[in-house]
Amino acid sequence: MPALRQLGDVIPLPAAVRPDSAGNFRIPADVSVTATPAAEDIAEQLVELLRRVTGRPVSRADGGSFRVLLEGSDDNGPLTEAYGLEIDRESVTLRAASNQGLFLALQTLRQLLPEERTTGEIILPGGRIDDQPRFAYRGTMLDLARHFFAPAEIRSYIDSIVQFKINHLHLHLTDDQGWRLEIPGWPRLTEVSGGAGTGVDGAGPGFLTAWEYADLVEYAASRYVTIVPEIDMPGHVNAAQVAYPELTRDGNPVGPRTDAEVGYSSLVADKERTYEFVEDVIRELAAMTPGPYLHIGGDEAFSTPPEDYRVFMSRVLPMAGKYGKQPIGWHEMAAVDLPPNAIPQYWRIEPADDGVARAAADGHQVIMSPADRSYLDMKYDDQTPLGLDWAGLVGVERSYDWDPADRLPGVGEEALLGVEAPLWSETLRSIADVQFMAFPRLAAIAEIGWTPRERRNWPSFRARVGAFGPRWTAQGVTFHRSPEIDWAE
Ligand code: TNX
Repeated sequence: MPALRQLGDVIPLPAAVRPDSAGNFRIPADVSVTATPAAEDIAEQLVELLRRVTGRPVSRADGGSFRVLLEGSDDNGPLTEAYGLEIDRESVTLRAASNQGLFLALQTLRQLLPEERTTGEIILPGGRIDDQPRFAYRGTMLDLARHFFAPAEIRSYIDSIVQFKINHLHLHLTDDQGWRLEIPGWPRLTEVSGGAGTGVDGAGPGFLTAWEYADLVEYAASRYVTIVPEIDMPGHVNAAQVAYPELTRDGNPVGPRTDAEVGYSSLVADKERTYEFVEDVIRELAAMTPGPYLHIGGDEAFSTPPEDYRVFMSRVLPMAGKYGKQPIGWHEMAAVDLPPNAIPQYWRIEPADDGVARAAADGHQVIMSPADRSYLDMKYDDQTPLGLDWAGLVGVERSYDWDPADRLPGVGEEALLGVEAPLWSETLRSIADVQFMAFPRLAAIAEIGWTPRERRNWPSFRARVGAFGPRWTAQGVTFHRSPEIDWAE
């Protein structure tokens, strides 16, 4: 029989864990689940989970030993993700003021249960967890432009990340190599730049239709993941210019690019057609996106003169607000005067950044994604067959053992909306490649975003992630068996 799990053997580590070995709960032969009426959906997910693990029928009944309770006020305040999990000899109780909180409680409970069907007795460790996140934004990013991943693959990735309480998925939808989202009124974007031969080395064509995107947004929302769509501009736009030569300075056609160079393409700041295009894209994207954020890129605009960059951003950033959205941009945008609600995302490796510090002092929230800690496309070590190394090698301890509130002078805890781990796909060719680069490092970033700072430490994470290995295996998820970890069999 597998060893009894400890109540705190969960990633991310909960905010408060009080074990009580006198309260261990033996799952009975006749399991039943009770729920308050508004918690039906999570109750059904719990029934499914228990059926899968016990292999036995699970009923819905009053007075069931598993209880899913929606109670208290769901005011959508900062505690909307808070939940409690109580395990005693008689019952297992999930408690929250929102369904999102109950969903997160379920993710915790899942890690305390076996991953696979178990015929022997299953015992849950007694005690009580009271949990809530450190940061509201805990994200990861997939680059669909350098290599497209199909909706089914993205859905499976969402299923993998929600286990770690990741709640935002940023999709990098456009770049020099490809344009991956259908935009009404601009059909050539995807007909031409989503088609055959697009992607790095021409490997990775494809795009999301407007319908597929809507479906994906809905799938993510049902798992409490907000999609953050990115249209990268004014640089990284070669694919748009291939489809519509009117977007180049002289209107002459440009050829498709499948190399991994950056910084050579730019929208034209002093051409009205640019802004007609950008406003159409932002309006359509805002209409398709229920979440609060639109990411407008803004990185590596090396061929946009600084004054043009300023002019462009000053016109484009307010368009997000005009269509009801809050703009996020890579932190280069902090070089210009930002609208009050704009969110810079720090991605570089330098120890300080004046623009981001100034934005924080002006009251802007910041997303922290330093490449030398949080980039999932950096190699783990010099043996890693995939990935890049411009920000250095990023092993698992390196991705865990840092704190976002210490990363940039002038950008402390109060300025942080949260953390994000981007995954660029120049070297990736399959969803298994994505998983290999993401796991276990995304689990580290998830814990940084969720767990109170003073509770985190590497030896504890190292042990818990080692114990998670067989779960990934059972889920069919590829992960890097880093030699930094003692992997359980
Ligand atoms: C820099 S990070 C980029 C991307 C590349 C990435 C590769 C950022 C905002 N821009 O265009 O894909 O490096 O690591």
